[in-house]
Amino acid sequence: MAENLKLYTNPMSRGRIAHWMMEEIGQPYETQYLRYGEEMNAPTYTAINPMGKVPTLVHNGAVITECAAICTYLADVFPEAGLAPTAEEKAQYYRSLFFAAGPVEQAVTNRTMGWSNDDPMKAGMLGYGSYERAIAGLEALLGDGPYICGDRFTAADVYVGSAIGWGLDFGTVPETPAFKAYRDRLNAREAYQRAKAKDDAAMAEFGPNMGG
Ligand SMILES: N[C@@H](CCC(=O)N[C@@H](CS)C(=O)NCC(=O)O)C(=O)O
Repeated sequence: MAENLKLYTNPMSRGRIAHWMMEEIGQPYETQYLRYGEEMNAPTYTAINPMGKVPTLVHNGAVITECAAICTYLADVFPEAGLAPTAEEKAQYYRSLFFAAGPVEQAVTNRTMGWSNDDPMKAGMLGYGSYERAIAGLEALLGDGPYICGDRFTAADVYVGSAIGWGLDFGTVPETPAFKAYRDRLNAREAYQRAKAKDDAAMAEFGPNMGG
């Protein structure tokens, strides 16, 4: 069956994570760029993603949202790309993906918003404990590398690597040697470069209207 893959995204968004993953799996796909505001909230789009957010992937009629889910889904349904974990890699793979998509994302965004908890008694209620602990946990996941699962690049690297790359770009994660070396290793990948070139071209074409 011919695959029908359509990615709804915006070049100034987390959609870059999904776009990179699309390039990694090497299947033909269609990209639809949506502007923030009216286009993301149009009924035709909220019928697909009620959040009115990007990215959204539609694969043969099935809707997949959430960047981490899109990365793992694509690795699973296109095993020939070799980006799904082996049985031995699964613990580290899932642990890293869920940790980055949950605790790390919350720790980083809360801090960016200026929301902090100063009560040590309440730190245990936060899934990420504290920003410092979450970042230390993230760095520990990189281990000896070169990738999350050791010697092999997997879909977990697309997601975790994007979190680290974006964090370094926006100054929301510290510039540790381990984070920088990992980011540089991933950014050298051809699939990353292709996705980046497409998104950068879309930004140049659509200009500030692509922004919020
Ligand atoms: N948890 C979602 C977050 C998606 C998200 O927040 N996307 C932002 C852009 S980075 C968005 O579409 N914002 C538009 C809006 O909320 O109006 C994911 O990981 O995919």
